[in-house]
Amino acid sequence: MLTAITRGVSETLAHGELTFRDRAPIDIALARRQHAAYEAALIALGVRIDQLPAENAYPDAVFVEDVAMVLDEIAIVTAPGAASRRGETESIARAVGKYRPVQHLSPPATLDGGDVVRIGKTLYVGLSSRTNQSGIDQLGGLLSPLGYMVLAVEVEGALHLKTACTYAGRGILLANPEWADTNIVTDVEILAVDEQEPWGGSVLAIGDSLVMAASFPRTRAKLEARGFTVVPVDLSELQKAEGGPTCLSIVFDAPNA
Ligand code: CIR
Repeated sequence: MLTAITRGVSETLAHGELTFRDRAPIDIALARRQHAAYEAALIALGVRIDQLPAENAYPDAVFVEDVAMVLDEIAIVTAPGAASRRGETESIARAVGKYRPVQHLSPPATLDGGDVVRIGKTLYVGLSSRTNQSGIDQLGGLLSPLGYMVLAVEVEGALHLKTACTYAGRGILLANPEWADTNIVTDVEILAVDEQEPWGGSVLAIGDSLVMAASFPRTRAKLEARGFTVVPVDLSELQKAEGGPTCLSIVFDAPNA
C-alpha cells in the first residue's frame, strides 16, 4: 500500500535554514497541529504513515523529502546541500532501509530531494543552491542502469525545483515558469500558477488528488477547473520555515507494509 515516511516537528523549527523567506516567528504547537492535519489528510487518501520521532538537533528534519528518495527498486539517501541538515541522513537511512536496498550520494555531490520531480521513469533534477552537478551525475550513475533518465533543470529564485513546479498527474506540470526552465520538461502541458501566488506550484499528488497548501485558492481553482480534486491543508507555520506539502513526506508503494 502507499506509505509515507514523515517525521515529527522539531522544537527548534524556527531556527532552520531560510533562503528566500524572511524569518518570522513560528508557533510550534500550531505547526504540530498542522503537521498532524497533513498526516490525517494523507491517511484519508488511503496512505499509511510511518512517522519517525522528531530530531530537535536538526531544526529542518521535518522536511524528510530532502534527505531520501524511494523508487520502486531502491532508496537513495541524499547529500543535503545545507551543512546543518547533513546529520538528518542517518535516521532516514535506517527508515528507508526497511523498505528498499539503500544507496548513498557522497561528496562532492550535494542534492536535496526537493529538487527532484519524477514523471514516470524520468527524473528532472533542479540545479539549485542545494543541488550541484555532481549530485545530478551521481544520481544518474545510480539510476540509469535501472532504466531511469536523469535530467538537470536550472532553478533560479526558488529554493528547490519542487518549489517552482510539481507534476500534478494527467500530463500536467503545475509551474511558476519564472523560477525554473520548464522548457526541458517534455510531453507535458504547463499549467501556470496564478500570478498572485508565485509559491503555489507545489502540490503532492496522491492518486488523483492533490494535497496543497490552503494559501493558494486561485491556483487551487485552476486545478479544480481541470478536474483535479484538491485537498487544502493549512501549512502556515511550515511555510514560514520555507516548506510545503511535498517536503513533509516521502511517499512510495510498500506492498507488504
Ligand atoms: C530548508 O531550507 O532546508 C528548510 N528550511 C526547508 C526545506 C523545504 N524542503 C522542500 O521544500 N523540499
